[in-house]
Amino acid sequence: MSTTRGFFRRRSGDDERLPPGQYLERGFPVLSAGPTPHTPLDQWDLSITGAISEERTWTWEQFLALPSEDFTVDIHCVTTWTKLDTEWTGVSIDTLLDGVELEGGYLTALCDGGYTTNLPVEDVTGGKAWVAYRYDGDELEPEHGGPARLLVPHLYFWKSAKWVRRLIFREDDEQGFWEQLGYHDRGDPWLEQRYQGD
Ligand SMILES: Nc1nc2c(c(=O)[nH]1)N[C@H]1C(S)=C(S)[C@@H](COP(=O)(O)O)O[C@H]1N2
Ligand SMILES: [Mo]
Repeated sequence: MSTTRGFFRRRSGDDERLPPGQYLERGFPVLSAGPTPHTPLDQWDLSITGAISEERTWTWEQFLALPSEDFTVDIHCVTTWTKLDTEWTGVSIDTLLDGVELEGGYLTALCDGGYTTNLPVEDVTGGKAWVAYRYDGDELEPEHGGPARLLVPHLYFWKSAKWVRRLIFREDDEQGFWEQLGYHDRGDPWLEQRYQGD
């Protein structure tokens, strides 16, 4: 079998992992709608609030003591880059919701700095989403959402809210920052749900 130099740049199968309209990115671009917040860890906490049977808050220490998972996922930004096999450590949303009854089908992720994004509950439960605090073997850098960010890799990356502090559960879907500006309420990259109406 003959091969070319270019053949080695991609492993076979990578193309099938690219959603429509996406290209393969090797770097890790930073996309932030505002300045990077630097909340001291002793002032940081994470809460689940709203339409749930019991609101909960974790300090940084309590959050780190929760059972965590290492996971490797592909991420897809709506600006058309896709990065394969990114390695993270985080706490599954299922773990945060363990023993809590949900009273609504949607949530808003609220971040330091005020960024918000909306999601259906089904997209963050069942092992599909985490609050991640380590990336590629290191603490998550502030530019990429440290100390902790939401990671919902099966949806466009704007749903993966950096510097997340609160998950607000709701009965009705309420649009977040990019969604109010015309981006899709769900954002499935395989269905190319970039804008409202896609
Ligand atoms: N708090 C917050 N989270 C955010 C954003 C933001 O501006 N603020 N940008 C979103 C967008 S559009 C993308 S593509 C990813 C970028 O994450 P990165 O900078 O780690 O690549 O974060 C998402 N989460
Ligand atoms: Mo994005």
